[in-house]
Amino acid sequence: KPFTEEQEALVVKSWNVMKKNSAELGLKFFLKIFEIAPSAKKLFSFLRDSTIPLEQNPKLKPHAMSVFLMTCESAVQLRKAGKVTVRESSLKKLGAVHFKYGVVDEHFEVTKFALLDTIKEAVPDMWSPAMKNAWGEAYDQLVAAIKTEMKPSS
Ligand code: HEM
Ligand code: ISQ
Repeated sequence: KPFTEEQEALVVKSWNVMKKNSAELGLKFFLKIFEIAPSAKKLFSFLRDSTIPLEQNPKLKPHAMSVFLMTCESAVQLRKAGKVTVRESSLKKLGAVHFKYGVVDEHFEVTKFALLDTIKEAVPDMWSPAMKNAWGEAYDQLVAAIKTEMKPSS
């Protein structure tokens, strides 16, 4: 079924509110993932090789925000084009990086749960089943696109 203008609007409007608070949001998002899947922490080189506390790590926020931003962009593309259109070169890179760092299906599921939970807490007044569905669909389609490129880079 097509991704509607209403679904796109739900994603974009909540992201526009959330991005003003991106530092706190990014930390919460990471903490939720590691709460459910503590072993996932070892996947991230900038956490694994670091002695500074998680909440002070400068790489954390930009990394977490890229997941939100790309999922939001995925919603826009789904509505416009009916599919996720990350530039082919960057999709290849994304697939290769996630393959190389050992990301598996369960990680994508945990991250989806953490993403939706973070949004729910960030915009409680806007949150609805329709909003959950819109973000979930945009995320699923983006992950599907990344997974098609999850193979060793040549
Ligand atoms: C790296 C996005 C899902 C773990 C990255 C990068 C981006 C990104 C943009 C940086 C790539 C680069 O270096 O050029 C996304 C998006 C996701 C997603 C959009 C889902 C829609 C996941 C999941 C995990 C994960 C589920 C595992 C829990 C990692 C790791 C790296 C990475 C370990 C490498 C970090 C490092 O440099 O040490 N991701 N990611 N990603 N991602 Fe994801
Ligand atoms: C997945 N890939 C890169 C960065 C991330 C930050 C937070 C949660 C998931 C992520």
